[in-house]
Amino acid sequence: MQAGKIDVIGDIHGMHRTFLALLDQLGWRRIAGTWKHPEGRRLVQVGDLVDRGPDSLGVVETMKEMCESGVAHHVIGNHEYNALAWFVPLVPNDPSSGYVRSRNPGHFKQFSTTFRQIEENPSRWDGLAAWIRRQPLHLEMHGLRFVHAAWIPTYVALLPHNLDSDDTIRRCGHGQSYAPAIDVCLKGPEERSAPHIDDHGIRRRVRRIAWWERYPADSPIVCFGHHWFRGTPSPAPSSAGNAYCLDYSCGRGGPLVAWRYPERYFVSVSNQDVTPLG
Ligand SMILES: [Mn+2]
Repeated sequence: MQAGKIDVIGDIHGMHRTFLALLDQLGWRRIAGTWKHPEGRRLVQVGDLVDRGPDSLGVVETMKEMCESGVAHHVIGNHEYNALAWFVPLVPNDPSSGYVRSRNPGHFKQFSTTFRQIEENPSRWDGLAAWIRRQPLHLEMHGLRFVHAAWIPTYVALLPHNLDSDDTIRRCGHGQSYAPAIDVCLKGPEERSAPHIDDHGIRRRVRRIAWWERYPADSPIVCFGHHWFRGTPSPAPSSAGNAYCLDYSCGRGGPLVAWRYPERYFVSVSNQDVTPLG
């Protein structure tokens, strides 16, 4: 049945040329501003459109256009959440109270490429942010599950429907009611560890957990991103091969990867925006 054909795409991180190259490779076509695939496929992108690469807003625009063509879905990643929360004051209408995403140097560094584009054209961002706010934080479609970092049912059930209001975003902030679900599903479950410097040069006292290794064998296929996989795309090492990570480190020069369902094969393009990883 044609309705069940899906292309799933991982973290894009501002790599707009790479995104367009992958869409072309997959056979997607844009005609008069409308996207479609000759086989009637649908597309799901599992979050992290922005930050790191040269054209975050361009990526969001293309994703929005695909969704508005009625053929695609975007599931919010931690970088989209962080971008929205950057502009939401802790106390309504009181910027002196600070912001839900605290504006410290580390957070700014992560957001800087996107922030520069927003500063150049704030109204361009306003339209895109309004659209991002209406997108889901998890999705189930044609018997597949989609989430940015981790599908752990008790936490998925606690996620807000979307980030449509400032109040909802405030409730996602540190210590607030939605925070545990946002932390687990959008950033991934973590456990305490000895202090160490992570792959991004950030000092941490916690370590990410490979939750897919414990993903139940009888659960639906789950597609996710966020975890900076490397090497040849293949199913995540779960017990039943029913977990697929689509993040192959595009955000630092890796390829952009898609997984096709029901055919079950990967398609990837090398990075066209920054120096590819060796
Ligand atoms: Mn992420």
